[in-house]
Amino acid sequence: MSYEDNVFYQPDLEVEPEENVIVDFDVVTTANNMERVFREIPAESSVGTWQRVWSMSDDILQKLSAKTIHSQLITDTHAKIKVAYPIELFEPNNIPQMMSLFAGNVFGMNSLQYLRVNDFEVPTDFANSFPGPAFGIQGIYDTLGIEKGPILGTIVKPKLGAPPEVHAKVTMDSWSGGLQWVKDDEPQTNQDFCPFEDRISRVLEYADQIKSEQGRQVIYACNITGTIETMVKRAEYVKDHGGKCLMIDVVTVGFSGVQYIREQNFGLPIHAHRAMHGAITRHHQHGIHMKVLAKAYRMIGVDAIHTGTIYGKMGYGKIDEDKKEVFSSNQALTDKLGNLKPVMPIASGGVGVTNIGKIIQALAPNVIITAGGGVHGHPNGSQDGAKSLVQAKEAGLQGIVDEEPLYQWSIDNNKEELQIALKKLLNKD
Ligand code: CAP
Ligand code: MG
Repeated sequence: MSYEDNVFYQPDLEVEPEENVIVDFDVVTTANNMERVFREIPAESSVGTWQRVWSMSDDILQKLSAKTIHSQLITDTHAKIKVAYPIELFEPNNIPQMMSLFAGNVFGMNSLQYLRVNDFEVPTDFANSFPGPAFGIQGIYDTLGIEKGPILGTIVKPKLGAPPEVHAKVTMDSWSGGLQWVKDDEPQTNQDFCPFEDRISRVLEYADQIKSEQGRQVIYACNITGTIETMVKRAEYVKDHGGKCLMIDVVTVGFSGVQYIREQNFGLPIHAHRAMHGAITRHHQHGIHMKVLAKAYRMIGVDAIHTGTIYGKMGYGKIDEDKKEVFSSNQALTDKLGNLKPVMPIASGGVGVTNIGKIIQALAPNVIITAGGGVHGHPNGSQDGAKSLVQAKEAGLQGIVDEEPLYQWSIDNNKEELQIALKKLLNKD
């Protein structure tokens, strides 16, 4: 590859943020390749290829070439770089094209060992060319009539297999125990053992019952994941039956599928589950950081998205690394991004009474915290499991988050359901 044109690598070049998309990369390559990839990455992801072509004019090269404008060697084989992409390279309101440009071919170049897209900044007008969240954080509180966070919820378990009547009972018991938000699990769509319409109608009847008997608005995030045509039909069914929230597995459905549903304007918040993100986001030196996906889905217009718990079963299992990962993703959901509304982070995965206090301390107030096993694994079932989680939240809001003080608090304050949960989890006799 002969990227002799120094146009692609101009360290310390000053660019106008409102006229460029700036992308942060981590690059790993062989030492003698480092300067070469500082040219190849911008070239391959903008107007270049492996040799100069007759149809490339100096005008195109100067106006439309991406440029590495900053490089920092971490080691002789690992660098961090910033690449400026002229905004003319991008089509407004088109995430697939944006990701194909700076997160596409570059990943496959044989001069690289690893490449990770860590973040990107876009001009205001470009951000505003996207629909963005219809509800966002404030909309979730206002429109759904639920009190300010942290919002406690659960995932119906088992993940798959229970018939509609059991699925609905798990939901009803969780709401009756004081939870506000119940979601389908990510692979639960329309299997023979739990047909979509049967499941949705039963659960929404219970939601109506709670509303009329207790005056409480509770939320059921209905998983509509499927083909675009199927998702439209399912979203219409949810809306026609008084549903208040749609759930989509946004990574497996894809950017366009999510945006298509967003742009139908069903008037229902979109709960974005991120199943399969780990295949893209997990490796520290290769792939795409979760905050890049979080920002892209915010532009597309989800209202809440899973970003991790720090203390649960997902992530790196290293508090400092998980804190950095979750905080930076949540920052991407709430930092100024054109006029787009901020998106609610969802903390889920291995959540229970022994870690929800720490999660609240780290992520509240604006967060939805969902616990599946942490609720339905309670010795007395879902309703008491829900009560125990609500009680642990109460303790967490008072700063009581460690196991033994929490157990003592449950005894001193007659929090029976929490005490029973902790007895099991802490192997108390
Ligand atoms: C949690 C969960 C969630 C993932 C999501 C599950 O169940 O329902 O989908 O944890 O992870 O299927 O594992 P538990 P993330 O509460 O029983 O662990 O939010 O990191 O995408
Ligand atoms: Mg799940």
